[in-house]
Amino acid sequence: MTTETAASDPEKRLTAAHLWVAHVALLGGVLTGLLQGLEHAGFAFPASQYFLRSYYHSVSIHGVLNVLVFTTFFICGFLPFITARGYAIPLVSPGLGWLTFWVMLAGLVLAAVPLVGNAATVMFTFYAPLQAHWAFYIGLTLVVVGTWLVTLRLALTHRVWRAQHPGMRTPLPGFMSLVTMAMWTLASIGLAAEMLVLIIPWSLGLVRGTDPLLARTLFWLTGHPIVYFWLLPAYVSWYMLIPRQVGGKLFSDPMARTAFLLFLLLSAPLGLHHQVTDPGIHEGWKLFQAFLTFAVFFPSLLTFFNVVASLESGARARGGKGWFAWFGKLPWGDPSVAAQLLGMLMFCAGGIGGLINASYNVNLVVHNTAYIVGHFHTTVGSAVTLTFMGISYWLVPHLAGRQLWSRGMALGQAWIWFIGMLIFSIALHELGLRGMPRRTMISQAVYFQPEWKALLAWVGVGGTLLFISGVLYLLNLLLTVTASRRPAPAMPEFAEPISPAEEGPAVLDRLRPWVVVAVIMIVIAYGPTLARLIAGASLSSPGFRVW
Ligand code: HAS
Ligand code: CU
Repeated sequence: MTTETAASDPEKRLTAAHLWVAHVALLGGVLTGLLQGLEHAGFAFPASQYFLRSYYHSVSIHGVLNVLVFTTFFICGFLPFITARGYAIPLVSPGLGWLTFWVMLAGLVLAAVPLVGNAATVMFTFYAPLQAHWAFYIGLTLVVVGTWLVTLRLALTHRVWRAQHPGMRTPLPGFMSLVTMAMWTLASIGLAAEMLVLIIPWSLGLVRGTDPLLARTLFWLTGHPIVYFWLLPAYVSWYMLIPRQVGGKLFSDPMARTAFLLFLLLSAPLGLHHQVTDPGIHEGWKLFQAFLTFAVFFPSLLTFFNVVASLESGARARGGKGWFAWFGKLPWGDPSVAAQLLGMLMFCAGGIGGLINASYNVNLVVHNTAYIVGHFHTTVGSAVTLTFMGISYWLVPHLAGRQLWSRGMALGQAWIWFIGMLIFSIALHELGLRGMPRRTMISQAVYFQPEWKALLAWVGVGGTLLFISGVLYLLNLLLTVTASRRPAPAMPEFAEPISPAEEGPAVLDRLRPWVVVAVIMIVIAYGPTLARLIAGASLSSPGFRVW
């Protein structure tokens, strides 16, 4: 399915450019994370008028760099690369690819200036009526527009491939990449509406006020599916590359397609699970979306089953035995594999935590507490991040044409991240259950509870380990592209399926009908609520700058 020449050199350069931006962002992300972890452990936060003005300035930079910039740039480099390999044809229009990159980078710079200058200390969720400088919003909107152009490029390439291969099933890597981008593009319409209609005119002073509830609702229409925009590229690696990297086969291609199509249908119509405590939205719709949240659990269960079966095929081929003991026979010495296996293990905990969040009334216990911070560090901060790290361990050497600087350091890095995250997230989950709020400079809180203290020390320990791991990771990549002298080994091949696409119905290889159903689902889940909020909207809240 792959050839070494499939991704031409310009495509490699384009992917490399995205990865550079992603990793510079990650550096800022782990640095601010360290300071925040230490603040929780009782060290004074090193605020200064030159750089980090406050704890909240730091948290805003941390969130934006890690979950908006690192993820988005990594994904927009990785998925087109995978698509070109999967179809074994070059992507259409390298010019469009570069235009996209520059649009995204320009948006990033525009947003970064107020962010770094403490004029956008509004957290990565930028809830109104907190009001940032307009450049922050316009910049982020440009980044989103860039992602739409990635979708366009993948869709055009898909069309070319289809014309050349009538009647054939779409190769799975290209199909998954396109479904991921289609899902995201559809879901990002909420954010686009929030920005263009409400927030940008308001931040420019063109309208006097805004409607915070409407803004939040539009935000979460996109803000929930964005987590699957981060997750699905990791799933691409788990389905398409890891089975082969462990010496096995993908258990079922049709089941993998089904999972991705279910994400297309079910990712967007459930953002209200982030607004269970918001007044002004009818409980019936919140409950309805809580049920849909349990439904989107299902494609992750399919993934669990499919990926475990694939891993097992590899482990047994390597002599693995027993019901569980085979797990030890996986190639744990390969850092690319180990990082991703550890990410999967962490996701088992993170996914279960997600179900707890989603359980309507239990949400009242955990909402806005440190528990949620624990949850998303096991999901996006572990399943996704460890997987992207594992991917980088073959992708960066491949792009640079140089062998990874140190496999030992890479292995150690992955384990330090895993152990650091275990400590960090267990402590945060427990702190949340003991009532500690999130997004708070906790050492300064007047309601500080003595019983939090011992656990907070562990947050500092975990945060420090994560920082060390992050630095080792970035250093290894930097040394790979600058100092490594040996040529890179070939990149991993795609996994062959045991049960091929042809065993599933042809409808699993279609996109358009599913997009139509996805739109209908969004209209059903959000239509009445949005119609009511829009009809009753009052653009009356002024912007606040509380920092
Ligand atoms: Fe979540 C809040 C519910 C998944 C990220 N989530 C957040 C926030 C973030 C986030 C960032 O319902 C905070 C936003 C903010 O700032 O306010 N989440 C869920 C549910 C899932 C879920 C039901 N979340 C994710 C993923 C994320 C992510 C994925 C990022 C990538 N989440 C919520 C809810 C809230 C929330 C509420 C709001 C809380 C509040 O009140 O604010 C599900 O999709 C999870 C399903 C996953 C699984 C795991 C399956 C395991 C697999 C691994 C395979 C393992 C293998 C190896 C193969 C069921 C696929 C194992 C091998 C062996 C042999 C064992
Ligand atoms: Cu969510």
